[in-house]
Amino acid sequence: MTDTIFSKIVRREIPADVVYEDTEVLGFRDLNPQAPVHVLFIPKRPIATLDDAIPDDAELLGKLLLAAAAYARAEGFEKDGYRTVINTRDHGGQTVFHIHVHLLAGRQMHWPPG
Ligand code: IU
Repeated sequence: MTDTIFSKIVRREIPADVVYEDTEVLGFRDLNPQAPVHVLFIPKRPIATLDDAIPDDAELLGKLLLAAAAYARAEGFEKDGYRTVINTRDHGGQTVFHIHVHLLAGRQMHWPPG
């Protein structure tokens, strides 16, 4: 897949407000937050979209979700709850083609999403 701005963030070629990091996952604040807390969790090894994930990616995808949950717990967001979102391609509203989990917290979310 082609390099995206998120791979540049992983390589520290462009700055980001990193709030979570482990060997395989990076979490950083969204530049255009849609909630008081809006963090993106990405695998350091890029996968373009959820549709591009293959069975060998299962562990990495699980780690992405667990990283988001660990961060939410560490920040105390689990009490009131939070939302995790993966947008996929056009109709999903995906704009950056390096898979990412949005973690949104700090306000009441609504359903259905727009
Ligand atoms: P999406 O699910 O692909 O639409 O989400 C991409 C997000 O990446 C979106 O919320 C942007 O605000 C965010 N973002 C960012 O935080 N920093 C960037 O340099 C770019 C996009 I480009």
